[in-house]
Amino acid sequence: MPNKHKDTFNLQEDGFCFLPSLFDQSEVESAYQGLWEIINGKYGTGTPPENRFWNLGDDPRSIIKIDKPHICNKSVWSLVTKPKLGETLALKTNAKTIQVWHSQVVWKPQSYKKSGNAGWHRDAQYWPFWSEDGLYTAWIALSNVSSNSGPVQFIAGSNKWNAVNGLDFFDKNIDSQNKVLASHDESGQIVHSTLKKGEVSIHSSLTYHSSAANKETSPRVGMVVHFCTDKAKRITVSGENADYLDQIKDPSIAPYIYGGSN
Ligand SMILES: O=C(O)CCC(=O)C(=O)O
Ligand SMILES: [Fe+2]
Repeated sequence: MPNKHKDTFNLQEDGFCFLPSLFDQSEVESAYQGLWEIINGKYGTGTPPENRFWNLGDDPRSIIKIDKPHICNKSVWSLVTKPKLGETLALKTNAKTIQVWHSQVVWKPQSYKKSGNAGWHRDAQYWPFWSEDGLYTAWIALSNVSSNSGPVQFIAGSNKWNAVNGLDFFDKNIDSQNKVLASHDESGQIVHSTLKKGEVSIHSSLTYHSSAANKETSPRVGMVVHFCTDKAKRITVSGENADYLDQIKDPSIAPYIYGGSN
């Protein structure tokens, strides 16, 4: 099959799609600044993030992942709760409600060797407490993202694959993961999510994706918005994650951005 053009990817069929810019440049700039403050430990709202995988003093060339930055800063909150984002996500997912239940900043400075790699994974593998239906991720570009800057890369059609064991976001060895993928009995076109500032991609929680080195000098910045629709169902789990989703009842953590109310 010939490779498809970027604009023709379909969320249901391919597992991802691309949206035009939904944000003004001023909204993008303010959120970028807000994330930089969060990275530097300044939380404008007074609320710290849920989790930091990078701390001040750590290698500045590493990929910086911080969970739930939207609760720490007003501009980041405004970005992810913009009504136009909610409407567009509802349209693309055929949903009655859109709720932001989790988020991350993935800020990737110019990489050194494997420092910027995020391994192949599907988001659902980290979410045992959610059904597979109705779970998606919107990735908002807060910098221009070229093929050279370590964009997210998706495997077209992998949302319909059986699970591939041995893949993980935190495993920086993408070459060895590529061997695992090569021995899997399903395959698909790898598509770079190149985006201009303010543009957005959406992927299903089952779509395999990764990102490699940023070979440019400026950071590649993504605000990652994990959202659920009315089709999502909570699954009862035991152990450390048993109560994790209780927070979706709190509108100051998990706001509806289209329809619904907490
Ligand atoms: O930004 C990246 O490089 C990884 C993002 C990711 O895993 C996601 O959006 O689900
Ligand atoms: Fe992901």
